[in-house]
Amino acid sequence: AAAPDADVLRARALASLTTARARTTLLTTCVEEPDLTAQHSPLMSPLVWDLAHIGNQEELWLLRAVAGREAMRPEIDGLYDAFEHSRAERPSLPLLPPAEARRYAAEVRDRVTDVLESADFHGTRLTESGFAFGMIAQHEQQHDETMLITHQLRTGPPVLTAPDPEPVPLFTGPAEVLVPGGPFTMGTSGEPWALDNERPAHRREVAPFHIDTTPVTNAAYQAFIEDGGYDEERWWTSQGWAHIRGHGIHAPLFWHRDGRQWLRRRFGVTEVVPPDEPVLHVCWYEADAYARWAGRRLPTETEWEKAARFDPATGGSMRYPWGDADPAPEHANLGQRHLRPAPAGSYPAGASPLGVRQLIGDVWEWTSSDFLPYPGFRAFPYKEYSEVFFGPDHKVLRGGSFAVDPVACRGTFRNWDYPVRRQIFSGFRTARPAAA
Ligand code: AVJ
Ligand code: FE
Repeated sequence: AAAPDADVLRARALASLTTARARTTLLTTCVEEPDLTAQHSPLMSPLVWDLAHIGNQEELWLLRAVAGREAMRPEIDGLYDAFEHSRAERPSLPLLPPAEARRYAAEVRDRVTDVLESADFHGTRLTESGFAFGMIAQHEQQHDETMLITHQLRTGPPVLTAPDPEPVPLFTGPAEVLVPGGPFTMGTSGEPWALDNERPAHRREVAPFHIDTTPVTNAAYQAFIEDGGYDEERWWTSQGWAHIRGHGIHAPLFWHRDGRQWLRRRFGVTEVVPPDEPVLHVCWYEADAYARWAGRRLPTETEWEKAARFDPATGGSMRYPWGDADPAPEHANLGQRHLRPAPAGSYPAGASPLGVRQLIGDVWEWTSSDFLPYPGFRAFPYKEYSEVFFGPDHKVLRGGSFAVDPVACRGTFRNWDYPVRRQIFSGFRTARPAAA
């Protein structure tokens, strides 16, 4: 396909930034001021920090780096540098109050709209195909997911609502899919808005394996709980066992037992845990223990991506499980259209050619892999996006959740977190090796 011309890139950049801002605005106006400046969990920033940080990153990259403008408020840079202060200490900083934070982010956006009018999309690597604009739209959407996590941690009456996903008949197709062995192209060199850690495309050999057709459901996870999964050391890594014992963990985050049934709190509403929905809010240790209990294991990151992108008809890799088309509502549960995962077996139109479902959207899926650079990786445009996080401390999650916007979700997109984290919208599916 011919490269899109400047007007198409400009429209795409503006639409992505505008969509992100609409979500940011909703997430920061649906509660009163005290809820914007409060810390709802030591794991999270106050919402008003995310808001001004979104504006500050946009100013740094689009006004200063791309357009060469002077800093608007150099004195606030340190406050909104994620590496200068931990999330726990942010509420005690002299942050911009909500009205000022809003005005600052809006002023930055006004100026960015001007910059976009005359932007050159082929001048530098930073602006090539609108990369910097795409990076900043993704950054804002990533913080919109972070802010939704803060909303989930917040206690009090509900302030966010969304329609539930379409109900579907109980999924009765095959429980797992065989992915053939052989070479596979992982990562990308051509996707214009792919971030540095997704690059470059490279070949990997993969042994044949079976992977779950859908994410693991609450019903399946409850069977692990009822079978005493949290009381049997043999299913857990030594670190996982120490962690769940030390913290008294015996179910996913936000779950509690009421007599014989499990309830969970979800954006201020308590409900019976829906059996056919993918399990949510489990840490890597829980996902790993469940997989062993089931006689299986977590997929590696390479296996996950092969399941999501391999096209057996051509031997090549596609952008998404369903092909190269951008995500549409019939493909996947993305973009906070719904505030929960869709039942297992939803979105047949989003299945991979081999028949694996819901790889994109619904829940982030833990993989067995550490977050490491691909061969030929180069940090771009800044080391603090991914390079400083490479190593054995972080596990990779793939596929995106219901809270991720399509602009920040691809077959190649990589997320990462500590193995103890479970306030994130995390679930998993399992795999097993196939006979060669
Ligand atoms: C890629 C989701 C791990 O939220 O820490 C936001 C994204 N980087 N601002 C994070 C990010 C800088 C990042 N994750
Ligand atoms: Fe950030």
